[in-house]
Amino acid sequence: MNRTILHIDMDAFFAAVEQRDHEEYRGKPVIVGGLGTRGVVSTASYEARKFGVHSAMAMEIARRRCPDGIFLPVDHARYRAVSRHIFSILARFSPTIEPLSIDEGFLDLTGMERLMESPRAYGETLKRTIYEETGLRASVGIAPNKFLAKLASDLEKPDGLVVIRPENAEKILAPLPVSRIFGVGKKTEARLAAMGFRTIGQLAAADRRKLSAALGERMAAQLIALAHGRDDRPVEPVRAAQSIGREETFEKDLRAREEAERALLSLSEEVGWRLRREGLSARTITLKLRLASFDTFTRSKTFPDPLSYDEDIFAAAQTLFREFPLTPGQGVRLLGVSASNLATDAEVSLFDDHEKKDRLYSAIDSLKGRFGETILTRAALVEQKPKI
Ligand code: TTP
Ligand code: MG
Repeated sequence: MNRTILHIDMDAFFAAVEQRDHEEYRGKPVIVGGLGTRGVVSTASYEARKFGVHSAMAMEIARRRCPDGIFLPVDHARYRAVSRHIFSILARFSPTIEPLSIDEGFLDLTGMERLMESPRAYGETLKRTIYEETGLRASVGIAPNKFLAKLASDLEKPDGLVVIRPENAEKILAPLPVSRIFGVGKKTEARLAAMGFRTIGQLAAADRRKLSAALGERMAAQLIALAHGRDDRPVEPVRAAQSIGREETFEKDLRAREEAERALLSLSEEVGWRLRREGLSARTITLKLRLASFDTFTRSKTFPDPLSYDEDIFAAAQTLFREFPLTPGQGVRLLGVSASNLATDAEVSLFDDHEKKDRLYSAIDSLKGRFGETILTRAALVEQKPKI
C-alpha cells in the first residue's frame, strides 16, 4: 500500500506557548509543570533541556539542575485553545487527520501528491502557516507510513522537516537504536539487547524463528516488519484518540480511604465539568492510582449509556477504587480520573430525567467557570495496562 503520511508535533509545546506570550521568557530556560514539592515537569523549553531537564522528571530535580530557570504552572485551558487553532489549520491541509495528543497528529496526504509541488514543499507551507498564524514552531515528518512519519518528525527536532522516501527507509533506520520503534519500552529493549539486537538494522536482519522463540510469533513479526520500515496502519480520524482526565499528586501520601474518596470526588467534578463544557459525555471511566511505592495501576469501567454528571463519574471512580485491593497503611501518592470513549451530546439520547439534571448542572457549571484545570491525556496513557 503506497501512502503519503505526514506527522506533525509542536516543539516544546507548553513552554513554547509561554515564551510566545511572554517576551521576557524567550531564549530562556522555561519549565512548565506541577510546582508543588512533588510536582512533575510537563515540558521544558529547549534552553532548559540543555541543563538535563525533561518531561516527567520530578520538579525538585529540575530545580536542582536548572536553578535559574523560569518555573511556570500548567495552563491547560490556554494550551487547549492553541491546540484547537493548530488542528483547525491542519484541517485545511488534509481531510483525514488523526490527533494523537494535544500537540501532535497524523495527516493522510495519500492521493493529494499531484496537488502539491512536492511533499517537502507541502510540509514547509504547513509549518510556515502554523508559524504565521500561531507564532509557534512545529516539526514535521513525511513518509510512506505512520511509523516512519513519526520517526521522521523527531529526527531534526526542533523546527525539523524530514522526508523519508520508501527506498531510503531501511538505510535511515539501520543505525537507530531499537528503542526508536514504538512499543519497544525499556523491558523489550533490554531483552533485545541480551539477544544482541541494539540497532534497528540488526533487528531487520534477525532470524525470525529465534526472535519468535524469545518474544512470541506476533511480536517478532511486528518488530521485523517495522525494522524494515513496513507499517500498514491507516490514519484513523477518530476523536476517540483522546480522553478528558484530571490527576493529582498529593503533597503527602493519602492514608485514609475517606480522604482518597474526597479527592476522587473533586477530580470527578472537574472531569464532569470539562466534559459538559465541551458538549461531551463518556462511556468509559478510568481510575489511575499510584501507590507510595510508585507502582501505578489503572482500572476502567465501561457503561452502555454515556456519562457526564459528576455524581455518575464519581460513583464509577469510587467503585473502581473500592474494588482495588489496597493493603492497610499503603499510602496513595496519586489519583486520577479520566473519561474516554467520548460521545458528543448530539449522539446521546435525552430520556428520563436528563433535562432536569441538565438544568441543575448548567447552573452549577456557570458558577464553576473559574475552576477546573483539566488535562487532555493521551489515550495511550489511559489505556496503559497495569504493571502487575
Ligand atoms: P511532547 O510533544 O511529547 O513534548 P513537547 O512538545 O513539549 O516537546 P517536543 O515535542 O519538542 O519534544 O508533548 C506535548 C505536550 O504534552 C508538552 O508540551 C507537555 C505535555 N506533556 C506532559 O504534560 N507530560 C509529559 O510527560 C509529556 C511527554 C508531555
Ligand atoms: Mg511536541
